[in-house]
Amino acid sequence: ALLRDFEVALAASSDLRLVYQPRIDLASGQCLGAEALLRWTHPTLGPIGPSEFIPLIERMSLATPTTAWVIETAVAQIASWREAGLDLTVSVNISSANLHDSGFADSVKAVLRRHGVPPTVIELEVTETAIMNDAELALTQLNQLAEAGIRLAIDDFGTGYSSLSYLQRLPIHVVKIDRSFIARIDTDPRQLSLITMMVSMAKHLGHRVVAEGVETPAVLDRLRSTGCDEVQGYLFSHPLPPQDFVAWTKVGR
Ligand code: G
Ligand code: G
Ligand code: MN
Ligand code: NA
Repeated sequence: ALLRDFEVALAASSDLRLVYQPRIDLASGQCLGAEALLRWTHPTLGPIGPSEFIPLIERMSLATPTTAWVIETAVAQIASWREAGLDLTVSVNISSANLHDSGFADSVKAVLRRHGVPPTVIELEVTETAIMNDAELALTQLNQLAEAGIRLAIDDFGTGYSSLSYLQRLPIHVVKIDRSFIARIDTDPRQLSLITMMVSMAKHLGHRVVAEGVETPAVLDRLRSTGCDEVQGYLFSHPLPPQDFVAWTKVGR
């Protein structure tokens, strides 16, 4: 029933929205963009979190229309921000099934063309697990996306069952270190050395590194010594509706 309700919401493009969590350049403190996150308000049950409905969607092959809605909405938002003079990069989360869809890269390119925005303003976040699901199929899509100039990020890095050997084979630009590694770096020195090594390895391969789930000033302070490029987390802001996000970027910090 929940799935049927989601299909209705998707078809009508109602009760769905994206919220935007700021991503901050660690060195300059500037907000360069945001991660877009999907929110669904069920007509009778109220807000339902993506950790509840995304797995459902993925099991029931709704990943294609869902990701299409997310990318269309995010790119339209980027285009309208650009018209208002705001140059912001937005990352969106995609599903494993998208990488098994032979038309996926072309469909993303078509959305960018239709809205007249350069490919570099959008970044696609994909987990290690989603890639390893069928690495050869996934690589075909990832290569096409990267060749078109679309940025790719490995999300939840460190939680998957692979890591090193394929990290250099993937056409990715960004590594997002999972928040489970970040939380204790201020109290656990081993955790700090682990992160320092992960950052150094990713930077060595030429990737930009983002630390997710930064919740305290102490954690932020420790991250400065690791060489990490960008930070994201509740310390800066929760995910915000578009207008609030823009207001947030304009407040001098
Ligand atoms: O936004 P929140 O922290 O509740 O997200 C929970 C999980 O749902 C995270 O793993 C996040 O990546 C995922 N998620 C959020 N929005 C989207 C989306 O638009 N598409 C996909 N595939 N996953 C999403
Ligand atoms: O898997 P992914 O990294 O896409 O998950 C993003 C999820 O993490 C979103 O649901 C977002 O609400 C949540 N999130 C963002 N910042 C923080 C944070 O500082 N702490 C915690 N616990 N969750 C966060
Ligand atoms: Mn993400
Ligand atoms: Na993550």
